[in-house]
Amino acid sequence: MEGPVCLVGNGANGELEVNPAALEILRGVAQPVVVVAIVGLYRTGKSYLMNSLAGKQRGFSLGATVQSHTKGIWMWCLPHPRRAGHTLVLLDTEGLGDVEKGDTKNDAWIFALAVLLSSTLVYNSKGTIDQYAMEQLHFVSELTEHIKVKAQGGDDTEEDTEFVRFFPSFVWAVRDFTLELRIEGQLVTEDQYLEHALALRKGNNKKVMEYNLPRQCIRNFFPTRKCFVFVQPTSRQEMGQLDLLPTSALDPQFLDQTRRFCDYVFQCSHVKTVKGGIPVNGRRFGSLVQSYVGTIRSGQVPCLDNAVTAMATIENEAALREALAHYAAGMGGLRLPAELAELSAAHGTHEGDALRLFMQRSFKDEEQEFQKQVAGITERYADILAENEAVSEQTCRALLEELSAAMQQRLSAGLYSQPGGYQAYDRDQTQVSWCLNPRGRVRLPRFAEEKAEGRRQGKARGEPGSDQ
Ligand SMILES: Nc1nc2c(ncn2[C@@H]2O[C@H](COP(=O)(O)OP(=O)(O)OP(=O)(O)O)[C@@H](O)[C@H]2O)c(=O)[nH]1
Ligand SMILES: [Mg+2]
Repeated sequence: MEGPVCLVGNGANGELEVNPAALEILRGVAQPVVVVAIVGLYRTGKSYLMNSLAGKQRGFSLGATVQSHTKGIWMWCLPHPRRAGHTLVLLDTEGLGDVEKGDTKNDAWIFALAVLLSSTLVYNSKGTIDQYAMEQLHFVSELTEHIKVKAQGGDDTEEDTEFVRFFPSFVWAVRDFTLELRIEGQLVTEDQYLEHALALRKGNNKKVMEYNLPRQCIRNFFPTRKCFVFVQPTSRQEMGQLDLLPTSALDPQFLDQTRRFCDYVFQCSHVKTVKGGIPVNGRRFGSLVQSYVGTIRSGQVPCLDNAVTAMATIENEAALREALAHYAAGMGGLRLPAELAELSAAHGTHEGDALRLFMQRSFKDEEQEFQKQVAGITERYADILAENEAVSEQTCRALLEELSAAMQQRLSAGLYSQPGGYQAYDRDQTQVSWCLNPRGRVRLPRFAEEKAEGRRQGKARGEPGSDQ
């Protein structure tokens, strides 16, 4: 893919809508996808960091002003730099907390979609992991209001652990980090820094509970956590044109931190899977997006169960269409009339291939509802046999008429009554049987019967040659 495209945008009335062009791109991606999404406050360098993951200086568009830039969710599909046969899907999202927008509902859905769609979620913030950065993550504590796991009966009983199994791994990227990684005099790693920031306070008064809530939610929802800190990439004056600067103009420490971040993301991000451990490829990813956005638009809460069922239905229908089309194309290549043995062998081969194709693509066809429909091939074969019979009969009749007319002419000319006439008749009659196009011989027994009948009638009328 040349560059990023909008995957989910805001329509004229502010509703989320999926871009059909992005779906078209995803339909062409048969490889399993590793999906990395970035979320965080607006104007914090998210798009810039995603371009680093793409290995490109430019791609996701950056804004140099204080106004929020990225709108909706943008997608960039690239060959995975470390895993052959896999596609890396980068999702850049609209910055959260834009005061001009004043619509936190949209923010909450963007955040929920990023969680639902990604296998690795990067949370981007600036400065330090302080109470403010933590509070901005209130979307995490509200996730249970925006995502359901089970289709029915799960509303009140759903535990955090239910969510966790389907959630992405979590990476906190702290930008413009100026502090020393030291806690109580001890040098610490970035991960220890994050864990320290997520430590819970003892007590259960309101203040402690408010302090603990976002931390508790992050700990529960994202058991796999990682932290990377980044220094400011360059001087403040040059920051506005960061995407135009050569690498040599960037702080080597920033470059090193970015390289380590990219290495981790490439190495540790898994193929996106959905409930049941089903791996997602580009096509399936497209139906997931459609299904989640459709649910949000209808005013409901996206449900993991329903999304998988919807995705399976779309995939199984497509698998069935593909299998039947493969069979039809294979059998359509035969010239009718054909020998029964030829038809039967072709049917066996194409039916086997069609079933294999279906099995490769279908999934979660629990009642084998779709697989049973592949058996519709048997009916199609019966139609082909009937068609073959009809074409065969037509061919034989036309041929018979033609040869009979020739014999009739000879008969009228008395050619069969003169000396040697019987031999001539015998030869012509053998020709009737054997000069048939070999493909026309399907109905030969009937043809021979008709010939015999014709001869009997001829004999009754005392015609020459009809005594045979
Ligand atoms: N201080 C600082 N600025 C950065 C950094 N990375 C990028 N920028 C600059 O910050 C501005 C915004 O960068 P973007 O990548 O567009 O930020 P964003 O988070 O995608 O912004 P929205 O799409 O509006 O949410 C641009 O001028 C970038 O050049 C960084 O690490 N530190
Ligand atoms: Mg952006």
